[in-house]
Amino acid sequence: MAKSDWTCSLSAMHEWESPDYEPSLPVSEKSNPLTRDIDRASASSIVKMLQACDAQMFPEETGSTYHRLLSDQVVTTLMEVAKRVELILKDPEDSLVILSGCGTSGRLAFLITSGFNRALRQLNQSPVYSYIIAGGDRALLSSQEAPEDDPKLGMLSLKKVCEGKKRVLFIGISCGLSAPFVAGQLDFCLQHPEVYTPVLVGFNPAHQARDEPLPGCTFTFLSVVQRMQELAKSHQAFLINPAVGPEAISGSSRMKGGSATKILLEVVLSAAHAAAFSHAPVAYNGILQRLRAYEKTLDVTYAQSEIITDLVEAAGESLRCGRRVCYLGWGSLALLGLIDASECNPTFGADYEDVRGFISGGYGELNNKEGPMTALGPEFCIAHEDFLHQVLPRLTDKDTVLLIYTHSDDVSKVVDLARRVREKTSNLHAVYHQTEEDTSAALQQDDISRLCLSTLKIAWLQGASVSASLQHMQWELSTKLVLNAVSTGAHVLKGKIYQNHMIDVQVTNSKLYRRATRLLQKVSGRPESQCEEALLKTIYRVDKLTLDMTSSDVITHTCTAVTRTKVVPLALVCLLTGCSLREAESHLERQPVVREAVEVWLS
Ligand code: S6P
Repeated sequence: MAKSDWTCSLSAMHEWESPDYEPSLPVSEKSNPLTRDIDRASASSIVKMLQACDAQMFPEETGSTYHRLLSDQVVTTLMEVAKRVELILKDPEDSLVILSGCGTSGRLAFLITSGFNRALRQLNQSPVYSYIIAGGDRALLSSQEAPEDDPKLGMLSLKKVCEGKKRVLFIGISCGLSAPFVAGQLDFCLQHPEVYTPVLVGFNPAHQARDEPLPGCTFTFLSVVQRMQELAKSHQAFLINPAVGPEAISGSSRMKGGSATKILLEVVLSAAHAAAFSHAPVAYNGILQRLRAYEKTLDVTYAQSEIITDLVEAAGESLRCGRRVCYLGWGSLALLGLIDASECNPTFGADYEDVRGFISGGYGELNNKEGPMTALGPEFCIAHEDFLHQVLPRLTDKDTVLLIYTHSDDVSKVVDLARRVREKTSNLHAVYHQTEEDTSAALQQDDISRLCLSTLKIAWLQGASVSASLQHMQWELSTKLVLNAVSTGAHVLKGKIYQNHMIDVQVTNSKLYRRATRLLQKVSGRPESQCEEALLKTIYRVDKLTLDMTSSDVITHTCTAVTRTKVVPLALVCLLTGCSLREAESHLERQPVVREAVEVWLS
């Protein structure tokens, strides 16, 4: 990257690693020094900042106190876990590999298990992978934050999936080493070592795991991690927890946390598949080579920053004028669109119509456990036909539409859809992947490019060291990076971010409740108790709290907060001005751009 045109010095890249930098926060919750001013940045600077943040996943310089993706200890653990998967692949009877998580972590569990089960089916093998997502399949497409707080629910859903199994490799994903749902599952595995081998994937050092008491439990996430550390010495449990640096938007683990989850688990599973089915034993160098291929993905993707910037600008403009962004995708890339869109609600307080994903083939292609969910409401209508019926008739030039595909998809279908969209809006863009050698769809691609305002072509060299399946996973990661940049950048341009914090964050689980309180402290400079009080007043929509309210637990607060909007911005206005809740509401109505609103009151 041309670092000269943007002030990304080496020290800023590493500042977060200093023991004095926000010492009370785990890495996953720290604010990234690189993005301090992202709220005032142009689209082009936003993309550069995101690129620099992503580059922190693979630091050029080591010598840090943290384990990183390429650290010896991490690579060795990946090898060990891959060997466990290999054993199951070779003798799958009564065995399972389970990937489980909440929010984005659960969505990626779904994406990864779907891809590897597909690979098994192609080899005429029976599927061994299963996913669990807190809140069930509806959480694949919408924000379901509350089940994350329930360790018992985690444990019960694991038990249910594993009924009758004699050997289970359980991979719990919690980027912040914090989700009670996952802690409950890991605890259950530790209690039944004859069946379960637990693996934990996250992006904080073990001692930074969350130590908050869990309702009805004698353990915390931290105590579970400590028990796992003990067992890890004898390879009865595994911890994969490199640091990838703070997120570009503080705590937004859908970004680097999600990318690193995808990288690590795909490296493990693809190494295991190669060992089980292609006579390529799991080896240190093989793991390293795969990790390097993903590192390269970042470079290949961000080599297109100019066009990514165009997309961010277009999407930002649409959101700014109250219009929408649609991702129309094919295959697993479409799933990345669905995932990215679903995250905009909890992350930016967005409406489901603001950023929406659609997949060719709908639920048939998604192939989720619970089947079609269209009956749950319009936000669960995800097929291209749904787009054609519900959205297309209302599209204008102010809406941004992205076509997302690869040249291995049926490109003639992409041309057809592009033509139909083009009749309603000229604000149409293409994002596609192809190998350099593949010119089979060149003519159709010309048609698409003519219909589109911009075309983001990501061309890949078909290297001998990269298998076709690894290449497809690189395309997925690349798509994830582009879409994360588009949706994050667009919301930043809309004014949803203050410095690098999501100020309009939903307060719908205990992690978000704590984060909201901290944010109020940081911005207002008031003590914690005052901030929590202000937060509770906006949650319960009262100017005076009752004893009932103050004596309730955090779960009760967050259950009430589910029905509220603008909780944190309102609390902030009350704190800064001392005004009543009603006055704060009318302030915010007059100044809906949260960043500007906050600045007005701070000055
Ligand atoms: C984060 C996303 C959330 C998290 C979820 C699980 O950007 O909005 O849904 O994925 O809270 O977090 P964790 O730390 O357990 O993976």
